[in-house]
Amino acid sequence: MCGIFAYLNYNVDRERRYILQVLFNGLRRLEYRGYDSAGIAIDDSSAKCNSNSNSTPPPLVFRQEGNIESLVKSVYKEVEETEVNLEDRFGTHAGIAHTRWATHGEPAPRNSHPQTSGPGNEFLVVHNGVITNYEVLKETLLRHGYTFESETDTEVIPKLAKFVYDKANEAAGEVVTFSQVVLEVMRHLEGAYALIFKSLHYPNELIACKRGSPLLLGVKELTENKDSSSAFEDNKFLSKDGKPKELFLSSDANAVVEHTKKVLVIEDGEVVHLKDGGVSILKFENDKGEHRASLSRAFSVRRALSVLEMEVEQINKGHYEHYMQKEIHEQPESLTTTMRGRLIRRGSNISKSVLLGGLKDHLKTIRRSRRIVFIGCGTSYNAALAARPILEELSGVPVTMEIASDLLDREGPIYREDTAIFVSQSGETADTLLALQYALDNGALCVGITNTVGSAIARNTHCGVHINAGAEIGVASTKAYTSQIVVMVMLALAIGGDTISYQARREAIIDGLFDLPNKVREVLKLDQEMKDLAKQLIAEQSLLVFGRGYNYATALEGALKVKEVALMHSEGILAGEMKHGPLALVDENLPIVVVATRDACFSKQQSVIQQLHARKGRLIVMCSKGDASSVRPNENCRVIEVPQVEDCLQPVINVVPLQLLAYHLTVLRGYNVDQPRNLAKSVTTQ
Ligand code: G6Q
Ligand code: GLU
Repeated sequence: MCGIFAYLNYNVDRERRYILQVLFNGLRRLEYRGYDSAGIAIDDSSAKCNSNSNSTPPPLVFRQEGNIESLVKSVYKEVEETEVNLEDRFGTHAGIAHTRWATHGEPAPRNSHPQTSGPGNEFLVVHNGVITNYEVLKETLLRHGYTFESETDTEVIPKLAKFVYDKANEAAGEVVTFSQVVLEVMRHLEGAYALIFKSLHYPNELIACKRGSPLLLGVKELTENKDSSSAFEDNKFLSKDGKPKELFLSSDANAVVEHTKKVLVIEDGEVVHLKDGGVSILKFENDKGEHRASLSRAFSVRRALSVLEMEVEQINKGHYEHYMQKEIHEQPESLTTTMRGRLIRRGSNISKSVLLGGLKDHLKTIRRSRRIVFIGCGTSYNAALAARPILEELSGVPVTMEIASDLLDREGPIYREDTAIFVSQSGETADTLLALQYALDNGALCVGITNTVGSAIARNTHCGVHINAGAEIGVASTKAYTSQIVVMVMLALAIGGDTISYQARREAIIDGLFDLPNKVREVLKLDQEMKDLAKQLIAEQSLLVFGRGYNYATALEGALKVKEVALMHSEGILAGEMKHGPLALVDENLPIVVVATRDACFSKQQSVIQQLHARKGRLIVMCSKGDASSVRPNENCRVIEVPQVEDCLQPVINVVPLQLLAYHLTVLRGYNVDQPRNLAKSVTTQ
């Protein structure tokens, strides 16, 4: 949810037009995260050569409700109507940008970010997250004569910065640094946030800090610097050497990778100061809820830069029309990457095994746990549900399922003897993160399964596995879902690794995993068939999907895809529950997908089909190749035949036609497939 982006060019001449383009492109890269308004702040012309804050003109702020393109249009229009010149050149310049996903106050220009300290834009802030104590802060600031123009929680931040700055100047008369101001502001903030500050008093400087929400720094040195080390030295990894550089701050790597692969994932409690071509980091000693830490307890830290493993191509659509379409079709490759180096098979008769590097030291503890608890939200929860039966079977440990928000609402029991597995594509989902904190507090072993290296879940769990599915831009999760299932099947294999009685079963699954990308390639050939089916369903109001066993998850996930992108009511139902309520809905009009591929539940699903048929149900049956005649109750019943694989891998195959159906339905119905209404990719607020 929401995106933050900043671009600082140091000692390299850039036209205002270029700076705007970099900022707008940064926002476009973050668009997929979900937003409802956008804004930017850049310098007015005379700021470029004048570091005397008294005569520096205030930064220019542009804010718009709606999409980025409407912001772009309004900026160029305003620029045209004023003295602002697009050809003006800046040797050093700090610009900030934001996409907002409203939590406090409707989407409107006044509520968009950057939020300001008041007339003169002395302090400007872009914010991702929620400030939970903003009402108290606002009351205090109101008492000190501040007036507020927005309904956001964010507005207290720049106003507090001005308050701190003015107070410090009045009292000591000494020059207070930008980081000191921000550290003091941060001390008063509660909640989750990532922030970037820009100030009239500190031209060409930026400060980034965070607690909870993600933020990273990208570094591009424009001259080869042989001496530059990849680690911070004396609190500076980029010394103030005067050499030209470009620095980027962003909510995620997608907006940075086209500029540089050298990044620093900013950690909670850190205050990152970009000044004079150098970067320094201060950190609160205790960043876990100790909001009243004193200034003296902030200390300098030394951190290493890391190298992004993603490629620019990953974040482009290539020859596809939409990201969701691309991501569905690249599943054979994403699954291959997920499994790379993790499946071991030497010779046809030699034993096969799974190696998950991030877990190997913890497998014994997991095997001895009293219970394994899967925790996640949405698609990630569904993926865990798909893997639950095989984990129970191979590990012999009871496996329970928790939707993160529900676990927190109930404060459900989590024990020291539990292994809690957190599943999250983004690794930043607020509910899942809070559930992680809850499980850590209760002493459980916490395992993370995420697609985002360096994400909060990856960092804060004891151990884990990256799914390596590559960047997923479409809000509707597709390739991450199938890769998550595969990772959890591998996890089940690793946990059950020393049980002789299951050896044949395990080896069959490993063979199945090796062949899975080919089978996914095969099922993707149903694309046209799913488009035809979508044409038939285009005007429907509702769709039901019945599944059970391994494919209960397929029913939930298929229905979730249809509802979130095609905006059609759609429900995934456990077939065993059919007679306990849903059967009342069945008539000759309501389309019903029944997943009835070959596994231990096959005969039960055949009887479900018969019972639905007896009530004149309008059926679409998904079955294993060759089974069409045995499952189809009459000629009018539509059949989707899919390749058969090992039962625990079947959900990976079965979800693909439903992903394709959701995709085509959406496009045919004319909706935005990559950014569905009201949804955000990273749900960073509760
Ligand atoms: C589904 C969505 C959504 C997502 C959850 C959890 O298509 O992408 O359901 O799975 O919001 O997100 P994370 O997997 O990032 O925790
Ligand atoms: N809470 C802030 C607001 O409503 C920031 C929301 C966001 O993360 O975009 O303005």
